[in-house]
Amino acid sequence: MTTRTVTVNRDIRAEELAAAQAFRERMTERHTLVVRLMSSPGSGKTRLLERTAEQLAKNHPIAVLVGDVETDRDAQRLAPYAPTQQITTGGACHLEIPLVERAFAMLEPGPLDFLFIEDIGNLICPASHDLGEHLRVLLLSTTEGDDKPGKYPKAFRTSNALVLSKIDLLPHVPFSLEAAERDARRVQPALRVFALSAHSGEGLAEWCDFLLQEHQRIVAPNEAATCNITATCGGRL
Ligand SMILES: Nc1nc2c(ncn2[C@@H]2O[C@H](COP(=O)(O)OP(=O)(O)O)[C@@H](O)[C@H]2O)c(=O)[nH]1
Ligand SMILES: [Mg+2]
Repeated sequence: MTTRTVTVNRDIRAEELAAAQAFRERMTERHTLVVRLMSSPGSGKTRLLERTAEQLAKNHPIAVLVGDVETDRDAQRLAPYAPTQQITTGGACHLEIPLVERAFAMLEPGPLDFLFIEDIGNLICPASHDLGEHLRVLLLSTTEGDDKPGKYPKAFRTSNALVLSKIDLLPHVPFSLEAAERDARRVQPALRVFALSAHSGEGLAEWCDFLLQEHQRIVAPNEAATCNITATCGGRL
């Protein structure tokens, strides 16, 4: 068998990171905070976006890009709340920045305070890809077990905030909020942690306040002229 060595003189990874940083800077200039949600399938990303949009969209223009392997079911769910563009990967386990750029262009939104990106349900591959977000938020639901942070450390290490979701189910499942938070902080001590239920509404106000504060801190007109990747993303990839 003959072998052939192909030399690729392009650093694809560097190109991806540069494109993501350029997208982030563009959004910062537009004063749009990009918030990305990552989690396992079924943790409650879409439900949380529905409830968040109900709260925020009254006073703050928002839009959503939502990734799935197949179907536009999540876009259909979110469309009543905000302009939404479905990204369907046809099998790929994560989104990449060119898909986000294309979907954003298709949406052609006017001025936005928030752009939410719901990533493909998966705790592994998405963690390695920068989508140009300012905030990376990981959801862990009470039905998944409180031992997951240590098992999927990269997803937790690269996130800015952790949402412990479905706390209305705590009386019925063996899940300790304290144990989950402790395990998550072992891999990322700086995580902001929220516990909420998108069903009962408990904890939603704190979550929305956090988003508004982060909007003010990161992209508010008077403060953020540039986006600093080390401040918002910590060179975490
Ligand atoms: N009990 C309960 N169920 C929830 C909550 N949030 C979402 N769900 C349910 O969990 C399932 C998956 O939610 P979904 O938003 O589609 O999760 P995604 O796959 O992460 O987008 C749906 O049946 C939701 O109604 C919650 O706070 N409490
Ligand atoms: Mg979803």
